[in-house]
Amino acid sequence: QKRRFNALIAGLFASAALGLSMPVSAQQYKDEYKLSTVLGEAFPWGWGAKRWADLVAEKTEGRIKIKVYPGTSLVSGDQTKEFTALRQGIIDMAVGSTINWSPQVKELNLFALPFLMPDHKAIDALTQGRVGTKMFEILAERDVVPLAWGENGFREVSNSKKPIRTPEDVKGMKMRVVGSPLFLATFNALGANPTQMSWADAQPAMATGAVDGQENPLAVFNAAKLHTVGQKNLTLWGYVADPLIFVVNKNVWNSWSEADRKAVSEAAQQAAKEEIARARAGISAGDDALLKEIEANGVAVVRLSDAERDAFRKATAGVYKEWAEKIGSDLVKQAEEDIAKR
Ligand code: X2X
Repeated sequence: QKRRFNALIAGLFASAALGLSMPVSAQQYKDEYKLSTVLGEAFPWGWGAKRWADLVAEKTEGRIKIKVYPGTSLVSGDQTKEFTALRQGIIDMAVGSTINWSPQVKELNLFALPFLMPDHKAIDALTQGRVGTKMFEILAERDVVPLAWGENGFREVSNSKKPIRTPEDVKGMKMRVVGSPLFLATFNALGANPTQMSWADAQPAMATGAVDGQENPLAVFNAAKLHTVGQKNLTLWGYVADPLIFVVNKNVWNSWSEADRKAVSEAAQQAAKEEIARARAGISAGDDALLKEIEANGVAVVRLSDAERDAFRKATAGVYKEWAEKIGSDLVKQAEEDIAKR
């Protein structure tokens, strides 16, 4: 008897909750939705955002129109404020890097643990496995609807001074780093002199010599023509990689019909898949066209042996340990397990 009554009450609450989540008046679509990215269409990242926008327009027959705002211009270029603006509804949608959102979502620092992910398969093991699912659950609790994983890529280190082969070589170098304090910790552990700044500030800082070096994926290095701002030494150390996440602000999402949500979600998955293929093109042994192009621009590329890479791993092991605890030991353990059996 009592059980039945409880079930009835629960049912009433459930339908009331459902009713409340629907606006009383007809759902209002905006004329245009603002999509934030850091990089523009010349980069896989910005290309992926534009592709998502185009696919959405096509699949919703123009009901949802999206404008892409590169350079995180909706937050005056301060990419570490993007996530907060997205939650607040200043930004409707985004294709964002885990690095830039990690100041607000500490679990996203996982991808920046030095030397956690040895190759692309390892990234996939995380994003496409239980770790990725867990992160999407965490994001879903923060007023955004995550739809797909894309990729910025493995971040290789460059500088204007000399070839980097050993941690000793990095000592004293002025390095531009981004986003989370974890990057400061890693470069401090190597004895470098890191400073945090936005991507917009980074390029002039390299041009004037205010900083000696930086770290970014090869596709970014090449499309941004970093060889023209003095970056003549590039070391392939693959210490971290940043995935991208395709998301929609929750209120915006809730304002759309079921069919349109499905269209936006499918469009994100397709665009993300194509974007990842671009982010990975030309940078591996079988397909190194992009690397060749970088070398042809006069950049000296250092390829580390396993032993040389290991020296960097050892030098940053303390940072890994300290940050694994901040991120959450269980999540890091899952990540390590899933990478081991990839
Ligand atoms: O600022 C960077 O280095 C960039 C473009 O890679 C990110 O937004 C993480």
